[in-house]
Amino acid sequence: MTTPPPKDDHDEAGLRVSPPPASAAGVPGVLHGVKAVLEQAGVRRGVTTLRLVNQQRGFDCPGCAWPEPGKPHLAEFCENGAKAVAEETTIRRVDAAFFAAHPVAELSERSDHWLGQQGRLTEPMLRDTGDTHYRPVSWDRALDIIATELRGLASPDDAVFYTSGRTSNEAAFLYQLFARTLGTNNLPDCSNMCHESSGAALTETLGVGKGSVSITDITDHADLIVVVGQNPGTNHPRMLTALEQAKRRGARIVAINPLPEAGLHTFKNPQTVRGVVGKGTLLSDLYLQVRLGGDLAFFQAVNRLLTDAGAVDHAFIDEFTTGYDDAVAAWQKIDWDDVATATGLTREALEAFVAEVRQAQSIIVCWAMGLTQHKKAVPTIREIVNFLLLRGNVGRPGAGACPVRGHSNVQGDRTMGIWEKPPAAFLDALEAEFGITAPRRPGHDTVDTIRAMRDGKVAVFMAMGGNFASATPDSDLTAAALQSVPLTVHVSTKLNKSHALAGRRSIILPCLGRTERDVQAGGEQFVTVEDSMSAVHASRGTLRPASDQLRSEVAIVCGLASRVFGDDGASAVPWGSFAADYSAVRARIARVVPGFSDYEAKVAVPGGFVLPHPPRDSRSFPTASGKAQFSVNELEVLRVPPGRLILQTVRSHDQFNTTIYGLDDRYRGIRDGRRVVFVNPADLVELGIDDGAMVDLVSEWHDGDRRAPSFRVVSYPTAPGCAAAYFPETNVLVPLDHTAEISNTPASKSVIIRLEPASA
Ligand SMILES: Nc1nc2c(c(=O)[nH]1)N[C@H]1C(S)=C(S)[C@@H](COP(=O)(O)OP(=O)(O)OC[C@H]3O[C@@H](n4cnc5c(=O)[nH]c(N)nc54)[C@H](O)[C@@H]3O)O[C@H]1N2
Ligand SMILES: Nc1nc2c(c(=O)[nH]1)N[C@H]1C(S)=C(S)[C@@H](COP(=O)(O)OP(=O)(O)OC[C@H]3O[C@@H](n4cnc5c(=O)[nH]c(N)nc54)[C@H](O)[C@@H]3O)O[C@H]1N2
Ligand SMILES: [Mo]
Repeated sequence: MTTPPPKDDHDEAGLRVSPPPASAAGVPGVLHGVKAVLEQAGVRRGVTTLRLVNQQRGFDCPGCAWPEPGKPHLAEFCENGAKAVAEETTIRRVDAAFFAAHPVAELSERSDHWLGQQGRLTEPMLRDTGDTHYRPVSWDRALDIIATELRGLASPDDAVFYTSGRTSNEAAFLYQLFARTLGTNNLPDCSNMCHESSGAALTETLGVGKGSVSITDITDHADLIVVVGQNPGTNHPRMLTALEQAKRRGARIVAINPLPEAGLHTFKNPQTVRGVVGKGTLLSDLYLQVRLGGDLAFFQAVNRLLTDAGAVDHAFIDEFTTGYDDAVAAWQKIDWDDVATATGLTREALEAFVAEVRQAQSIIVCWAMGLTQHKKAVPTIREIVNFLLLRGNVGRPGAGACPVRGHSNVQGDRTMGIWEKPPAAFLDALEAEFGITAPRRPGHDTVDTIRAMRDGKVAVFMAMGGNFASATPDSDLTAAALQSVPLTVHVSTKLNKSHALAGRRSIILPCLGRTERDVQAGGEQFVTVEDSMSAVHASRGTLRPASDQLRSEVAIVCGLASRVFGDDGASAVPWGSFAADYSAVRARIARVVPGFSDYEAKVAVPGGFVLPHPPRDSRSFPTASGKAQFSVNELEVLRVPPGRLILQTVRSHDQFNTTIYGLDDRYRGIRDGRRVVFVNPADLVELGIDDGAMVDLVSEWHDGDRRAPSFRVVSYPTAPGCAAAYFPETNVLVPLDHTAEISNTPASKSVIIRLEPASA
């Protein structure tokens, strides 16, 4: 039943384009997902695994961070969750023989799709300076090499410790403790490229950098749910189930997006009879096709119209907020021509939205990368907070801010201290608990890490998961920077581009995934994770590990730390005991991280517990002023030179970030290829380019052009002037310095490009 990995890299000759489907999911969705698991894992392993996804006794889906409902459905996973599971439970293996057969130079030419399809990593590998191939290395020797390098650093700040968002709370806590015991805050993470802008805006305005709603606020209470800059049909499919529930009890939904994404229109819930045989549920009541980067102007205009109409909650504003008068004064200065240019929307469209708002007692705004990856991302999200505050939509049922997180534990990792700019109180608590001296200098975030590598200032780069080389901007520059680092270390489950574009000396440490049984000296272990709505719960793997040489992330960190600092007796931190029994780690988390008291008891309860969130729980706002903060945000209209387009880089339906499951994007009508660029038909006419033509994408920046060759043009109903193409292929176009103000997140949703006839 299982199929072997592909021999050759895919060529795009078979690419087919058809009109996008009218609805999302339904039975085909689930079948696609289940097929993926059975092909890679086989029937028995596959079925056992799927039965345990997101169940209270099973493991947390390694896909997205959307929360589980209180009583999970018997099949509480989605097509894309099933594909994420298939990637991990595959029976294909990347072993020593594989590395002997494939020189690193060859691997670096392969696509992330091909690399990922080869299977699970099985044993530690080392490519020594000057070697052409990776060779097996023992765990002891691999950890000794890393420890020796770390002990010999001129400064602890010459080391960088990256984290992707799948790492458990326990591993994340120990990893940051290790970095800080060493003496550095160089803890960049995928969040720097993801919801950093949300965290920055929410911390400043509400006092907590996380979402302020729970799942029942969506399913049971909200009157209006605004989904802006997010494609849940692909990236958070289980969110559609929640939206459908809301819809069935009469909630209204507005979608704001340059692309008419399939999931936002009609949803066929495969877990209901209606969704299997019926027409499905029409989700959006109103669709606003905003121009890329137009949301700041949009919400400013809406806020102006609401204040003009007096449709605001003065009692809430007086009691709980500050800065209202300044914000009103700023809205009075709005230039309506700028609003029209920035948003691409008519006055009638704005009024239609305002009418929805005025009818709604309680409103939730959900968003994801469509807002966070723009130059003005932070001001845009602050403006959305203004919008919520105007009508008291924070801290009551059915109302609030809902940044929908990406990786399944990206929020938990940050809670555990994976952060290059840790709050002083967190460091104080670490010092008190462990008797270490925590570094106070801010560390490098992801973009600054690349700059430091480029400038020869990084001696050791370690990655706890992720695919740094492919996920980050300016691919050519980043690859050269990474390859210049003396030692890189990747703790990974699957082969990816970062292993091929690694440092002068490079180590791969293969680790257990979420689905696998984790047995340590103290017996079988479980880990804990936090979802997008601050709910923390246990996750237990049950499958036999892909290889008996795999180690858990916790064991890897503790093994390395023992070598650098000495074991239990010698070091202030009992690394050995932590590795043996993760409850010892949770006991320390309970004492260091606010909200985690009684951690062990609380995660023993099925479903776990929800972390405190003062704005949500009691309308108290731990900001500088002690109040929720209105803000004044300066508008900058994105003006594009003639003949140019704004390019956003998005996910297809068949990928998880840089993990490419397959080559289809069913909901956008693409089959068997990824090198496509979606362009509005009117733009094609104006540019004199035919639908189906082959072009190079050329991005323009003050230091010169960047080129991504050979894309097929697809005429598509995206907003005029706004093109779209998939990452990671297009990361080569995103200039390293093109980042969001304040958050420093790569602005990968607004890259100015021109289309040139294909050069190859
Ligand atoms: N299957 C699957 N699930 C995933 C992932 C995956 O790759 N695959 N990735 C995970 C991760 S890490 C994350 S962060 C999330 C990402 O989830 P999303 O943010 O949904 O992912 P993107 O594909 O980046 O889609 C961005 C959406 O915003 C819209 N958009 C872009 N620019 C603008 C704008 O200026 N204004 C507005 N209003 N809309 C805009 C785009 O048209 C698109 O619909 O998903 C998580 N879940
Ligand atoms: N142009 C452009 N670039 C983007 C984005 C975009 O929208 N446009 N989105 C950005 C966003 S939102 C994000 S979050 C980043 C993602 O950046 P990353 O998190 O760095 O990338 P991923 O592709 O999620 O990482 C996949 C790799 O993680 C490893 N892995 C999987 N599971 C585990 C595990 O359990 N443990 C360990 N140790 N390793 C594991 C596997 O080896 C796999 O190859 O990309 C960003 N890059
Ligand atoms: Mo993300």
